[in-house]
Amino acid sequence: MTSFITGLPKVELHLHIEGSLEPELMFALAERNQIAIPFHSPDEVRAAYQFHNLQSFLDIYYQGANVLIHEQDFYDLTWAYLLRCKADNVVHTEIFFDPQTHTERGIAFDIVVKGIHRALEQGRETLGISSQLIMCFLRHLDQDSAFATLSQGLSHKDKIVGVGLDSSEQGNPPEKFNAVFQQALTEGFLTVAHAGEEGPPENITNTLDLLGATRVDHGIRCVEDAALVERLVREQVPLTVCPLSNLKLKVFEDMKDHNIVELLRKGLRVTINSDDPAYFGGYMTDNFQAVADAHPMTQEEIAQFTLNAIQASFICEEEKQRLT
Ligand code: ES4
Ligand code: ZN
Repeated sequence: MTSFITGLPKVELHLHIEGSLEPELMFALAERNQIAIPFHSPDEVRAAYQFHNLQSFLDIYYQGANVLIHEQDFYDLTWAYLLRCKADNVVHTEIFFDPQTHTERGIAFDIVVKGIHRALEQGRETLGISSQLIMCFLRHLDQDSAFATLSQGLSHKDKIVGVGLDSSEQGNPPEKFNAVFQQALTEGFLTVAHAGEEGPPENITNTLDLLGATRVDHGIRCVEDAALVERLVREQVPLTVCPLSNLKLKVFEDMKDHNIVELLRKGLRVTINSDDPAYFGGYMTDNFQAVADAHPMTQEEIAQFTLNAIQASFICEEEKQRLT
């Protein structure tokens, strides 16, 4: 099964580019940019990655992003991720970035987008990997800040396909961002949002009904509401599930307890993704392998994750047909 998984073409739909910052690059950028970090070696950074919930991860994740200053840093970050995509046979990827993580500390929106986009173009040309870019609003900040971020994104509509919502779900429900998502839809952006990761199933329902989301990021707590599960099957709403992330953040104690295969067998459009691979201990192949190790599946079932991801992606219908 290992060689089947390695060889399987993959499509990634849930990846925070800031979460692909490996400790080695964090160290190199800290030195290049003369930024102090509270670690002495990449191994020491890795040893600090022990999380007990989402918030304990986010605290260290935002701190890591402080080493990203120049356009070249964002390019280097994205390029390193694309090389990992190539190694994992990822043929298409839809990447999140968090503009506010950078604009809040004085890094211009344009610098961030330009660096990421230049690497994505290079990846298309030299690695044959297609991609889309999604800007996420930080849900622990207020809606005014999200509106300001949306307006900065308007001059990059040619590079940004959609908007998302991430960071602390507890206490920051989707309805807090109803108005800014309506504005984003009016501007022609597609919308997605994290929901039902740590938060209750109502967040999934409201993400669909109030934010116009075409996909739900995580969504694994849907199982607590049978009527919602029925709806997700009927409407074939994609869930971008991140197995190793859920394990690291203690959403599930053990991969054997993870519900992704149960959801697949119920007919939900579930996909496998890596979320923040540098922090959670694995890229796409590792996530597929971890699920398959804990839950015996047929090759058809494993391949279904890729077929689901193709259908759930933002690529055009002709291209979907070609990939299927
Ligand atoms: C995230 Cl795992 C996760 N959940 C919510 N927001 C995030 N941002 C980066 N990783
Ligand atoms: Zn995420």
